[in-house]
Amino acid sequence: MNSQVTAEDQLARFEERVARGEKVEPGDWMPDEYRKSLIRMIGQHAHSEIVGQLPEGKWIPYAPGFRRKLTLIAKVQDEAGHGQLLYRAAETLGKSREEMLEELLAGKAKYANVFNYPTPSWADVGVIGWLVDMAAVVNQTMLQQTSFGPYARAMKRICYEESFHIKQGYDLVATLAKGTPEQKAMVQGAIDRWWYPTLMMSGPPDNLSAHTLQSLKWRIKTKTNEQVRQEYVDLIVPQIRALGLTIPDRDLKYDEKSEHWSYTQPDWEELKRVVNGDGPMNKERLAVRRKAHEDGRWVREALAAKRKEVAA
Ligand code: FAQ
Repeated sequence: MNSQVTAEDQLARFEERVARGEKVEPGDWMPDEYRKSLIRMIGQHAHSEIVGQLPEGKWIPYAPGFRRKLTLIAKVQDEAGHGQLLYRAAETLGKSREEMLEELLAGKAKYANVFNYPTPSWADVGVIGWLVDMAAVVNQTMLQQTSFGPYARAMKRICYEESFHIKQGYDLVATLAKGTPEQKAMVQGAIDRWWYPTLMMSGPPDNLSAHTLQSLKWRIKTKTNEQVRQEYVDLIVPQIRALGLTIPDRDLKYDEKSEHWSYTQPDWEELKRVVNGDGPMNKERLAVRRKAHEDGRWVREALAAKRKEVAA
């Protein structure tokens, strides 16, 4: 009886702390569901950064010119660094990086839907850097306020770098939009293909979102998926139009009263399919990750042997 009261007290104290805006640190008491939800979310986020290197990374050998190539290499390396940082943050909650990677390679873990689409043209690099990173930054700016300290701190560093990625993406898109008719058509094609997948990045609508209510209560998230998506739409629509490019949504319009752009919802069944392994590129993405993991096995084994030698 007493121990039950204690558990309730602990939960009440935890919820009061979180409601006051205090950060929860790894050694603090936290409900099991809070821990699980954060491991789930941070792990998926880390996987997204790691798999997210592949669609743009494919273009490194073909980048037109030295400066574009250097910038793209740096961006892709940044994403790898974000993955490392996030796996570390998730590890503080008690799940090892090895376990998380095993789940990813076994096809049991989710990662952002957008990375399961192909990148057939150079313009995709610009559109990913601009639109995908913009949608990511809007969400991650919200996550800087998350109640879990290590995640909030990781978000500050990551947002700083992703904001620079947006600039390189914009610069590439703007260059193509002002270029030859072929270049303009190429970049318009990329916007047409990426519009709906980037809308899906913020997650399903609130009435279909399994985790939002509990996450808001514990301040894991501080905005709903729809609030985040609306912020992204309001930011990006005027910028795309200012470049003379169009958005593949005939019903897109600015609502003077709400001061927001209203837009056509993406196909939420498509999101479900893609995040559950049945998108256009899921199999290829995982095959490349598995090969990279195998290729790196000798490094992990050498490090483990050295660690054993030092400890002996
Ligand atoms: N993709 O109940 P909710 C980046 C899953 S970083 C895949 O609404 P929640 C940088 C969701 O996990 C991009 N899965 O879930 C970069 C859940 O599955 P579960 C990644 C999705 O957690 C740029 C189920 O559906 N960012 O791009 C998606 O409250 C360029 C039900 O959904 C993050 O991960 C989706 N779009 O809200 C890198 C940020 N949407 O676990 C390289 C952290 C939903 O029940 C190149 N995560 N799901 O099996 C979040 O903010 C949240 O987890 C959401 C989903 C907003 C993704």
